[in-house]
Amino acid sequence: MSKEKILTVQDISCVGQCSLTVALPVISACGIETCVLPTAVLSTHTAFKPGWTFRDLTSDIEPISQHWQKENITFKAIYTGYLGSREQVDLILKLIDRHLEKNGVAIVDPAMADGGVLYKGFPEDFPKDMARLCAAADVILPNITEACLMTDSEFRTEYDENYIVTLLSKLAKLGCKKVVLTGVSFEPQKLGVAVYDCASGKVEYYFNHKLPRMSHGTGDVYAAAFVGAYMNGMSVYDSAALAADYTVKTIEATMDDKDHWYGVKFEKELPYLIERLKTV
Ligand code: PXL
Repeated sequence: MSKEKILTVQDISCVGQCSLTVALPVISACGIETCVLPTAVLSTHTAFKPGWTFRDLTSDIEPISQHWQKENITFKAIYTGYLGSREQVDLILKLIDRHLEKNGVAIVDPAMADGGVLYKGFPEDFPKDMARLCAAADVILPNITEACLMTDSEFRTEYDENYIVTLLSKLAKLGCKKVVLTGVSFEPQKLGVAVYDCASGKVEYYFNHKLPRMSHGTGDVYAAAFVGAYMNGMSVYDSAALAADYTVKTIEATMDDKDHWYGVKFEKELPYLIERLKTV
């Protein structure tokens, strides 16, 4: 895949090291021109104490797209993350139809839940809408919670390989082509991803050592690094593995700072990511 410009569609959390404030620097650092379409503007992400502001930008999406149509603006990839409303799903499907190049890729991170629960602010049946967006994707990047919510599966913290393979095959039935399932762990000291080819049913795993810390925003860091690596021509599996290594580094860079609870210091490890991409 050549290095062309991509579009990422997700919120701006002004403070909190997630969504666009991660995607833009990370993908740009990977040498990829990164255009943005903000879905909402929040004062902070929603893991902060209630009180954050929320400006829904749903009504801006269509006029922005119509202007792009007049300018013949298209993208080699469209990567979506946290959405501002369920109505945005249909608007983004239209956006993919209009602005994704013929051989372009739609990458969907169904960023809406973690730890067995939906993020605050989403209606209970929002996963059904997100599943429709995943159906149109070449690659989806759910965590286990998101995978369960979109497939009506029981969320478990302890499971075997059978559970993961069943989840993957249910996700494949949504209609996407490849799945990168994050947060997979079969042993206490190891955490990783399962990479699934929906057509062949082939599953591959990649594991790192598990760190003794839960961190906010790591899903967004992971997805951004995945997109950056993939757009540099790496395979889905190699991109998934590199993104996992980078995410571990960003958590390690944050571990000694107890006050830094809201995100990870991904900026400090951008040189590592750039160095790894030089080998592609
Ligand atoms: O990191 C995911 C995310 C993105 N955007 C907003 C969030 C969250 C997670 O809580 O609240 C606004």
